[in-house]
Amino acid sequence: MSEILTMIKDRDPEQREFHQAVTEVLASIQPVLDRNPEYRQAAVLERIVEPERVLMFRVPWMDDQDQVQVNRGFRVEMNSAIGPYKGGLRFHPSVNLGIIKFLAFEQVFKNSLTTLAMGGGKGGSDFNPKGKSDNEVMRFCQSFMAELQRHIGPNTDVPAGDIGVGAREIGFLFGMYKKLRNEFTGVLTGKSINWGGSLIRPEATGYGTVFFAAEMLATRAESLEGKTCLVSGSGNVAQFTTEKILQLGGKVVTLSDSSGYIFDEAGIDQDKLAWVMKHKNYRRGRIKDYVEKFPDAVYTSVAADLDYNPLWNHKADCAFPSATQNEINAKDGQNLVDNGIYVVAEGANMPSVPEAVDIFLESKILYGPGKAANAGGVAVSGLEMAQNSMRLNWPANEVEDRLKHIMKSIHSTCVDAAAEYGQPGNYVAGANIAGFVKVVNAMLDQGLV
Ligand code: NDP
Ligand code: 2IT
Repeated sequence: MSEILTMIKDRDPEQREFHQAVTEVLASIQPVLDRNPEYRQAAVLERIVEPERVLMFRVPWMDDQDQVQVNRGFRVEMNSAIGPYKGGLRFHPSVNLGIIKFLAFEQVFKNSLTTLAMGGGKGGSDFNPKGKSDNEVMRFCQSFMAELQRHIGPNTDVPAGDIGVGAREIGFLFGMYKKLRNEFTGVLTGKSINWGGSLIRPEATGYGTVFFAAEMLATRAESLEGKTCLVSGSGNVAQFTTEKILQLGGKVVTLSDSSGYIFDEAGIDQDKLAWVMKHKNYRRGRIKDYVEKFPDAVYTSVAADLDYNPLWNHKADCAFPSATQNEINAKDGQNLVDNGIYVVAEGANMPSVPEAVDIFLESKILYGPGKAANAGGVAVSGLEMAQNSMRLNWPANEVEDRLKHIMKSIHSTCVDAAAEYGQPGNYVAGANIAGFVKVVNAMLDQGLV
């Protein structure tokens, strides 16, 4: 096992997030390898940590001042053992190959857990959509797709949104794909509803994360009713996490962005949330503006070099990290547990550093790791692909029922796998083991490819 880690670190020493994601999965699957010596013989670990294909390309575009800008585009096609590559695109200045590889690696196991036929991939760019005009975003998306289009397709690789890529970007990307390939097909998910999108896809990641938290609580005969919740982020996942918590009778007291967070002791109700959605999604504003509109709330700016995030230092019952990777450090993890939080459901991908995960596991709180808890987004993307293939649209209640059913099934799969391998209640072990076994068995069935 340690040889694999040494190998990936020697090969790509700068890819820290990828090393982190691989380390966590490998730590969980030792008992599986012990029971299945054929996995080692077939070198499945060496194969699963190496992407099937990595694409990296130049994205030149013209800004509004007629200056040429050049960004870097990525698509990591990680594993296609159980279906076409599937996973989002992230546009954020921090994007590099290591981050895309960690996200693609996580996606393989997440997609495996959804019960749907989807392999794993991820892509994106170091392009920063913040502060750009709609025309600049369109020109960037068109240039990005001018290259990506030759590598993807509805049965090959189906991208979607992630940080910085929402309905606007998916629209521009789809338009360019259609023009270049002369085909109207389900090559992207997260499309708008009137041209091939699925109802509930925008809501799916947040709703699914809350359904997963509700399933975890149900193992202790509890529900979200009356629970106080901390939510980070204020984008797609945070917004619909908040909406579903409210619908299930809980109270949300925080939201954030990369500059700081708001604390609203009275709770962010549906009206306040509607304002947040409009402010973030259309005015593309900042969360600090919330306190001008709702003066009883408090805004705290969070310096990037502060050694903890005060958002995680409030008394509450549940936490829903929904911003980005490694947003909960060891001190934050300890603060959460010390403040009485006993449910952590990760809407973001890998938001907790390994030391924080250890604290959650040792404290025996209900901890749902991202690859299980946030799988509802990609699951409804899978349902969007199914609807596109059939050329029909399911009503919202049907999609939401299917999402609920899938989250329930992911939860029970994690519980069963953890118990089978002697770690009852450990959702990290359960998710990694169940996700891994399905993919690896498919790889073995298909021979050395
Ligand atoms: P959005 O772009 O809609 O929102 C991202 C939010 O996170 C913003 O509030 C943003 O603040 C904040 N954020 C982003 N980067 C950082 C950073 N480096 N430090 C602090 N805050 C940051 O993205 P999503 O809501 O779609 O994604 C959020 C998380 O959920 C990501 O980890 C993503 O991978 C994961 N996820 C998303 C899915 C989806 O369907 N969209 C599915 C599964 C997981 P700011 O505006 O200041 O940058
Ligand atoms: O991390 C994720 O699962 C996503 N960003 C969603 C991927 C998808 O294909 O819907």
